[in-house]
Amino acid sequence: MTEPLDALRAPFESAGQGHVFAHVDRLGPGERETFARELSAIDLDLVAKLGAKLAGGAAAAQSPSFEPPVVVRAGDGGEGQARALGEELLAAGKVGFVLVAGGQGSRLGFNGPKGAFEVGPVTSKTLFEWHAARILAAGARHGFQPTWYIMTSRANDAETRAFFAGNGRFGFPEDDLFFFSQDMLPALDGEGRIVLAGPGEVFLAPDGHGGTLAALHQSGALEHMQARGIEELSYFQVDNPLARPADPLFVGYHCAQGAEMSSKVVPKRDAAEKVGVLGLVDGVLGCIEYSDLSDELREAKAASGDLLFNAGNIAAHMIRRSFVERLNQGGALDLPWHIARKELGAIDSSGAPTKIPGVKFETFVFDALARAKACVTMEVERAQEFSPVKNAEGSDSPATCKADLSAIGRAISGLDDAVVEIDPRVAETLDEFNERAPVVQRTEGGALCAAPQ
Ligand code: UD2
Repeated sequence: MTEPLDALRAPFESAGQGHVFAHVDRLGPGERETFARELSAIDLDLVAKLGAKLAGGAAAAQSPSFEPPVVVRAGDGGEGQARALGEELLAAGKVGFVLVAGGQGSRLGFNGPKGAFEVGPVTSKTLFEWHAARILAAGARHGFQPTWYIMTSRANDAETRAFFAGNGRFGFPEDDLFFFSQDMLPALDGEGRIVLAGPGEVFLAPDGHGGTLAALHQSGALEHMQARGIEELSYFQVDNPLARPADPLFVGYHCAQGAEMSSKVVPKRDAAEKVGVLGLVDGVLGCIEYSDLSDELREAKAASGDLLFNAGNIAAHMIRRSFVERLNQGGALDLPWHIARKELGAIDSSGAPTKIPGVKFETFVFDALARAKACVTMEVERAQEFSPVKNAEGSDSPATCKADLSAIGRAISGLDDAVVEIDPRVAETLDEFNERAPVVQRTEGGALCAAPQ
């Protein structure tokens, strides 16, 4: 009988990827089976398309026009009505929560799912726990039972699930958590050849957060939402514990304007800040990633002296479920592929470990904005909603994030301790704090208002 691995030789060889079999002689039977499974999951047509994109280099520089987007804020006309609509939709359970946690957190240098990283200013509360607390707090405030969809990648799925299980699912009933995994793609070398991470292992990398939109479909999450009457998805990133996924005003503006995909932005800290910028690309709303923004556009100033392109993407979106369904109609979702050049841990032709310059391919969720029938861009306050943990030190690090959480804790409680941590289930506003009059515990690390057990 032909071994599964042998049966794969012909298609890989004719796709110019026969080198992946170079070291299979040294694999044991179990390893051969695992490798065969890995290879058979690879879409060789897509690999060929990506290789061709690589060979083609950057598309001819035909610069599109770029203009600042129309932005709404709290205080704009219609705020009261929008907020009331958002509250109504939340209370009716029409909003589901989608956390993207499939990334690798390599810049932070943390080994494990990024959500397991501790960011409590006083306690060891992890990113996952902050998000869980905010969603549960919203459920209690608006009177609904939240459902939380968590996207992992194959590289961290088992660990993420185990982390939730080992921590009492942070108070979520098992039925209200839905884990799903995004796709992984092979990394390529400069010649478009699949990179081997080991003699029987392809170098696979997550397909970018744009992969969320396909994974929601493939995993059955969209059907699960439909069965629960969830019509709108609140999408947010694992690295930002200030994210407010159940924001009635944002839900309300998005729905009142019949938008299919909406985004929160903050004014950029400075021209160099590494956030994408929302704007009209040839008249259509989109987001230009920081690495793709020309120096000229990055530094351009408005008449006010502020940055002209100042709508910094904080990666918090409202997305209509029917829009994601439409994007998935007719097979593969066709978002543009972005190229990330990285040094990769690989093996050389003798099978010895080495580092090579390689390429990972990703799609970005914000590229779906261009396909949406209507979009709302809402500006929010950075201090209230955006303090991601990206780097081990310096800006956007654990230290800055803890300081920002503490500043929010001080504002909510009116306490003037240097370090204050308030669980979102205890209070998220000064009014709630005063009304609930929680016990303040003073510990060595600072003042703490913990969640009720
Ligand atoms: C992202 C945005 C940037 C800005 C910033 C805000 C991109 C390309 N850039 O920058 O415009 O909005 O965030 O914080 O998005 N993730 C997955 N699967 C993947 C890749 C990423 O789930 O394959 C998740 C990851 O777990 C994290 C989020 O997406 O929650 C952001 O990923 P990142 O750290 O690669 O994005 P970053 O900081 O370059």
